[in-house]
Amino acid sequence: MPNRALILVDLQNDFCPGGALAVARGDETIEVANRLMPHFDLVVATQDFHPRDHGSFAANHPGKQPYDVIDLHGLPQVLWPVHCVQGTPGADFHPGLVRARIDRVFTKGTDPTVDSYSGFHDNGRRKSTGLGEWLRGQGVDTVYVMGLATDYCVKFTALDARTDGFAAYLVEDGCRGVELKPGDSERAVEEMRAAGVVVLDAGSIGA
Ligand code: VGL
Ligand code: ZN
Repeated sequence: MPNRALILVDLQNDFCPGGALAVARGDETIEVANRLMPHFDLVVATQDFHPRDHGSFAANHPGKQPYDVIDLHGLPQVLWPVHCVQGTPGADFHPGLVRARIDRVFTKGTDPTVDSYSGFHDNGRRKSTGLGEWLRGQGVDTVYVMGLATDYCVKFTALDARTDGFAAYLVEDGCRGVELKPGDSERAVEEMRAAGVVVLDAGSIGA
């Protein structure tokens, strides 16, 4: 049984240049993912997958602008441009990503009432995506995390991995951040480190 898995976070068109919530140089993560995948027996991908009426979209809150912060059913919520809507090209994985090497995809953000940055649980930790249970069932105790975006979905995925008892590595050169505030990505990496996430680059695992 494999004890290591690679988690590719949200390598989707809307987070790449030209997308609705484009992360600067987000597309540079794709070749890192493609290089890494052959080094893992198990590869999973998370997919941000919102219904059009999702509560994280500024457009669904009259008078609000993207990047305003509201209270969404009891949780602070950054409002985003409409992105990764189910069934739209923006929600698709980047066309350069070698899909055939991905063993399973876990969608998140499907409940309109709550956002889900982590690939494991929604932001209120009310529901699991099934990722953690599935990894355990496959004999995985160690995860390597990379993708988009460093300061949101990558960060919360790596932190939840630790909370749920996995050893966790961050492949830093395979990540890019939103950087609503300059330095957000660097601070996110420090938070992950403080939670016991080991930070490395793809080259140090042979990729
Ligand atoms: C993400 C903001 C909203 C991410 C997803 O993948 O980091 N960020 N939805
Ligand atoms: Zn989203």
